[in-house]
Amino acid sequence: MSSAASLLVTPYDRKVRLDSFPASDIELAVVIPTLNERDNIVPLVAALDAALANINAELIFVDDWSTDGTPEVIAELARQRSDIRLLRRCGRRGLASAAIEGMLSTTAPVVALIDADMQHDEGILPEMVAAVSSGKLDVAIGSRYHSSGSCGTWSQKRLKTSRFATVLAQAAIGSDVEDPLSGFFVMRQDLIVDVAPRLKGQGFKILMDILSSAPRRLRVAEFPYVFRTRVAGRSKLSPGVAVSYLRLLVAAGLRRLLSVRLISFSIVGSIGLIVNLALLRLLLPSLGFAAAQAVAVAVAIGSNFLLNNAITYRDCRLRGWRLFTGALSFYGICGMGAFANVGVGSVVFWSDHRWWLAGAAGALVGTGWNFLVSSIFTWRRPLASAVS
Ligand SMILES: Nc1nc2c(ncn2[C@@H]2O[C@H](COP(=O)(O)OP(=O)(O)OP(=O)(O)O)[C@@H](O)[C@H]2O)c(=O)[nH]1
Ligand SMILES: [Mg+2]
Repeated sequence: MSSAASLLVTPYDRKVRLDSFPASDIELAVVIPTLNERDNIVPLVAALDAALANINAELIFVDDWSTDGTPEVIAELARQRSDIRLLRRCGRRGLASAAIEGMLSTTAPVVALIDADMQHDEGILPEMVAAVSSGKLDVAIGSRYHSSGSCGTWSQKRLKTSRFATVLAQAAIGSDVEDPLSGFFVMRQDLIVDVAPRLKGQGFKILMDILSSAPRRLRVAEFPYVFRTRVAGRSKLSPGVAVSYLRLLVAAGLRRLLSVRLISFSIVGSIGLIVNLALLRLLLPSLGFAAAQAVAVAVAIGSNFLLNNAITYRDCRLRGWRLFTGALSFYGICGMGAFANVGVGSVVFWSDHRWWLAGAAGALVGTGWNFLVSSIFTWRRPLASAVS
């Protein structure tokens, strides 16, 4: 650090040399959200101590006003050890937001998130931390579905539900991470500072939120572990958690909707409009309005199809016979889109009488329909990856 950069001017006009403070040598902050986990705290701290014997780590418990004595046990430990901290949140609930606040409350270069109930295998933390600290990865994910990982003693029903939720998550965020719903991961702390303002912070699924909100494609890898059975305390999963998850799914899906593909589709649509108007003008004197407009629309839809096939969907471009059937389906879909456009526009016009509002509403619905339905049926993109 240069001597100029190491000077801090205090509000009292006293210059303080920053390098006169001892540097923090904390390498890792382990964030542990807790809600009524009293009997798990001491065994968890012992297990983390053993696993992290060679890492300079601090433990940050984020408790949402547990009523079973959890914060009291943590506070007792924190009084004895400076590497244990307790963040008490009053009047608020939520695993995801607790995790975010815990991760933001530290300046350690690397953060880990782990449940308090000992279901995650802290034994793989050193390997995950090493991968992130070395700069090889942005996020190291403890994974139940990767390689030798498993859900342990889960019932078939819970396994199937979790698998289904996982597939939905992968589709919504367009990721091939095998366990995007994992609550056990390690990441660079500056990454959480970057993405925090974009996070929904709702429910349990913080990793999915981070993966779908990151400003760039993250370097991630999965580290298998076997999910353990809870010994003490009770699960906090509830129907409310499922509803929050659905909300997050929709938000992540919509975020992807407003993606590069939609922008490209819209630009192609605008070019189509120019083609349509230019042809109409050209053919109007010889064919009359109805015939000229019919030809112009048909050509514009055809050119839109070819441009979208070449640009918007270049990664799944249709060729040969499929180019022909794709064009047919695109004509059909755009025909229905035009119908929806006129229908919605008319309804808005009858009730509001502002022609521009009616026109815009119709165009919005028509374009949305064309984009979504042609993505799925013409270019055969699954709903989420349709918009990647
Ligand atoms: N701070 C905070 N922690 C929570 C909240 N809900 C759950 N937790 C903690 O988050 C972790 C995971 O919760 P669990 O209920 O075990 O959820 P799970 O592991 O997905 O589900 P099970 O397999 O049924 O245990 C535990 O450490 C909980 O104490 C909350 O609202 N606030
Ligand atoms: Mg649990």
